[in-house]
Amino acid sequence: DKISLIGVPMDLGQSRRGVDMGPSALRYAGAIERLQNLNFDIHDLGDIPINRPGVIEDTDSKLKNLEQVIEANEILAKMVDEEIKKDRFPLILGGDHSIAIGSLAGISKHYENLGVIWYDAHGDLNTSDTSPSGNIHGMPLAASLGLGHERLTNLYNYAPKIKPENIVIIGARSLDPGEKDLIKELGIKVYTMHEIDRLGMSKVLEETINYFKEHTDGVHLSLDLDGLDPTEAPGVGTPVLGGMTYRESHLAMEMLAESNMITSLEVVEVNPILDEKNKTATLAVGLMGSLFGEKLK
Ligand code: DIR
Ligand code: MN
Ligand code: MN
Ligand code: MN
Repeated sequence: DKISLIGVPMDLGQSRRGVDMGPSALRYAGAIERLQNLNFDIHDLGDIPINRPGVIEDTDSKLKNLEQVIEANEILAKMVDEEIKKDRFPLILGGDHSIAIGSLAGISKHYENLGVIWYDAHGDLNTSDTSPSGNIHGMPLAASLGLGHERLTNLYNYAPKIKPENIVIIGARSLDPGEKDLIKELGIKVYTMHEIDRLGMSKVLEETINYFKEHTDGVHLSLDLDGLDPTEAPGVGTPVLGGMTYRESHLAMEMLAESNMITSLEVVEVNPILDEKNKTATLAVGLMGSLFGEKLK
């Protein structure tokens, strides 16, 4: 199997510097070697250049660093699109979660019904109107649904990228009021920590996999490391207590590996500056190992 790795050192979608070092941290933790050991043919396409603004806006403007975020996402969308055309699996290493706008833009045009698993403490369903922060990393799922600022929704010149019924959010425990409204209004499937506690991760994944089997022709996994508990993944910009454990997360990845349904992956929000000895990137690389079938070989 063939994988194309694309690094996106983006930190302008949120306000804590350092997440731009995510791709380096993940490479240092052995991302490429881990997958090569599983006999994948990996092409590392390097990192996308991010245009640094002279002054990183610290205002409460509605969409912080909009131009730089759009510029990088346009490049990412095109690269991802090209790799899928070559029949290669896109593996995107962030960077903050604003890069999902570009990933999904490049991926979704290849599918009728792209499924999306959003593994995250957050819903990332804010728009410029509902966002409490103005940080674009809190908006990519809404933007991909066609909601919010036109420059984000129409990135790569089509909209929407995904349908509400093709989304499953796993691990949510910090949702803003506008996000909760949207989840209700659109009937988006969400497994909050409450449901994960009650059902167990095994059941959650079983339901998710069965659901996608009926509805989708490809599934993108968007893996935000803050979905895990901060005791296990401290190197993230917006940690939220009470997250998914190491074992729950490996089980989820292993079950997805068995299902053979994941067609693209992005790993985001790893911030080595906030980390303890690259623990979070190391954890992320382990999860990649499980997702790509370590247990099955
Ligand atoms: C918050 C935080 N909901 C926002 N979002 C985060 O700024 O919109 N997403 N951290 O990963
Ligand atoms: Mn090759
Ligand atoms: Mn996120
Ligand atoms: Mn998050």
